[in-house]
Amino acid sequence: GLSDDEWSHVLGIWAKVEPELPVRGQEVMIRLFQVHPETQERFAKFKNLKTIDEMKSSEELKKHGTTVLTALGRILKLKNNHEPELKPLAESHATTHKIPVKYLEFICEIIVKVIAEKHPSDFGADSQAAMRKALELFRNDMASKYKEFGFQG
Ligand code: HE5
Repeated sequence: GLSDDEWSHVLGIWAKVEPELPVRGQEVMIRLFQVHPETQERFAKFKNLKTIDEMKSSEELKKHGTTVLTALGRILKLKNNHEPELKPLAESHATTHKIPVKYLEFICEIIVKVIAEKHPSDFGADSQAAMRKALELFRNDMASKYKEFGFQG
């Protein structure tokens, strides 16, 4: 797990990101689709968006980015006690959406990069390391829940 100090780094930077979740969510989704185009194929609603301009114009994509980051923020705020919040997310991603753990890794890495670009002075090496650790915990727990739901991930 993370120490109290690590959690305070994680939640401190998250508090700065929170007021801008829609725009950061949009940036994360667009970057995910650009860097890992195979992830875009998983979205019936978004796979036909071809250019960055089309992606930027999609209110639905922005809304989904907000949904994703909101869900992640709720989990981070629960620190080590995220199981009740994580379980339904793991269930839908394992059984309905069938999202490999690798894709969770992709999006987590992009989230760290986007925050680092937008908040360089508030997201130093210690905060980045703490955030990476928190996201790793998230992914590991998603992966073990995936297995409980019979998805190898
Ligand atoms: O599962 C849900 O609620 C429990 C439905 C809404 C939702 C989806 C759907 C939420 C809250 C999340 N995702 C959250 C989330 C947090 C992690 C970091 N997701 Zn999610 N997703 C949904 C991720 C990571 C992640 C990576 C990838 C490639 N996710 C996806 C894909 C994905 C898909 C295909 C869907 C369902 C389609 C959809 O809602 O399209 C608008």
